[in-house]
Amino acid sequence: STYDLILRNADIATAGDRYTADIGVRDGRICAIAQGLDASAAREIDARGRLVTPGGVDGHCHFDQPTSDGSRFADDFLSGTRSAACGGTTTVLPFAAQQKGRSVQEAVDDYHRRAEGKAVIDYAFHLIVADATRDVTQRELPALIEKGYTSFKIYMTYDDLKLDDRQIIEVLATARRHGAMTMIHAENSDCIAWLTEQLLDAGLTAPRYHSSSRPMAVEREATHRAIALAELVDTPILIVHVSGREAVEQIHWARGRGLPIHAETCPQYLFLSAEDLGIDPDDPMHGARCICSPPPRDKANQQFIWNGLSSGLFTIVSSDHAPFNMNGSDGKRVAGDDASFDRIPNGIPGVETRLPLLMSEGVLKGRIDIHRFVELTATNPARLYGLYPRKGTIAVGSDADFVVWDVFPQGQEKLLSNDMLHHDADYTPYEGMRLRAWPGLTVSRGRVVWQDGVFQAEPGSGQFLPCLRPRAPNDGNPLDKWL
Ligand code: DUC
Ligand code: ZN
Ligand code: ZN
Ligand code: ZN
Repeated sequence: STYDLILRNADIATAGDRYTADIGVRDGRICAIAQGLDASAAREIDARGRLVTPGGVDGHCHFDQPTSDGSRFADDFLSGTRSAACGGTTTVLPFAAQQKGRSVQEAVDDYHRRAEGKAVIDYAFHLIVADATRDVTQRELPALIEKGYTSFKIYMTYDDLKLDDRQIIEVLATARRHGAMTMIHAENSDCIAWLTEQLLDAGLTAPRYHSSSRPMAVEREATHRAIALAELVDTPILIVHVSGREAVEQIHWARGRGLPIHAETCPQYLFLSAEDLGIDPDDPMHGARCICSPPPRDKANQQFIWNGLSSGLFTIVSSDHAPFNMNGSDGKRVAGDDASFDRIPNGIPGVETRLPLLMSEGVLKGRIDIHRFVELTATNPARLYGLYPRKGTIAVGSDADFVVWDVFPQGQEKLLSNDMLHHDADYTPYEGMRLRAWPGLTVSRGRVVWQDGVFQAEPGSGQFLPCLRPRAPNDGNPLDKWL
């Protein structure tokens, strides 16, 4: 037969189009898109009447990342990518994190070992630059960009990761010169340290004070500073995990000045609030399940994030999947059952629920349209990180990565529970939410990896993706802008 797989009568939605057609797949790629494709295939699947979107690209997730506090991420590259696939994601971009005093290359080698033989969908790496020495910015990063590591993440907070402003500038200058993308975690580290000390001195140690230690002003100031540094160096950046109104306003302001500032948000800022960190009388640690940074805000802030999704302010929606178990001694309880908020690992699981929640609460409730959904969750992350058009769309020549959706009628929603999920985390912060949609079928590079509730893929069948440069290198003088 001419094709390995034909998906018939698909109601295809991409960032720009909507039409019904058959998709012919050979050797992991889309070879034909036609109405009434006159060919046979080893396997045919009828998708009549069902919505089909590009496989999700999760531009921000953490798998198997070493920690410094004795805790352990609940997901490695097998359980993490399995969970992604069952939730309709076919490409992930986790991090290879440099340690201070070590080279970036060591981190790259280490993470390849962690992913190989395990990942079940395709993956690329962002480089966390934690030690921006001259050797790193002048030699290592340019060489790594050549090899397909074309995005960096840098932190303005966390003692073992943070860079000072001068170091941030050096990384941005390297990104500019070589055409890479820089993601910035924008929170003011000194403000957090001072507030944390004040809270602990006052005996305010419960999980909910995590959000008091990182108020919106802390994120607003750092967002503004990141924008100013990017403007100074004259290069695009992406502000990651934007949590609420005041950071949104900074980005809106920057865009109005014509600055190329991209922004990411995550489901936790749409569906969780600071109240979720509140005290459960039976379990003081309960709130730890929703501790992440920046912290979830309130309902009014959630609405600002929704507005930013529909208006075009946000470029991408990622999960920031960073799973720690609630039970056991190597997760959220690593510092004990009554640990103060500052000793609880930061992060929540979400790689599997990202697309279904945004489809249910966004598209099916009319807050964003289907094209914007595809753009935010697949096309834009692929573009931003140099994977488009191989990833992020349904087109002839692209990888055969797509999702066929099950949509449940109103009144027949499914209740989300952790038993349905395929990560190794022992909870989901979204337990009990009503789902209007879930992927019925996920195809990754032509392989059916998830169908009607059954996951099937060989560990290690995912491939490493070297990324192209997101844009042209610019070796002009950034000073030109200021003279
Ligand atoms: N915040 C981060 O910056 N990274 C991982 C998880 C989190 O909450
Ligand atoms: Zn971050
Ligand atoms: Zn994060
Ligand atoms: Zn993160």
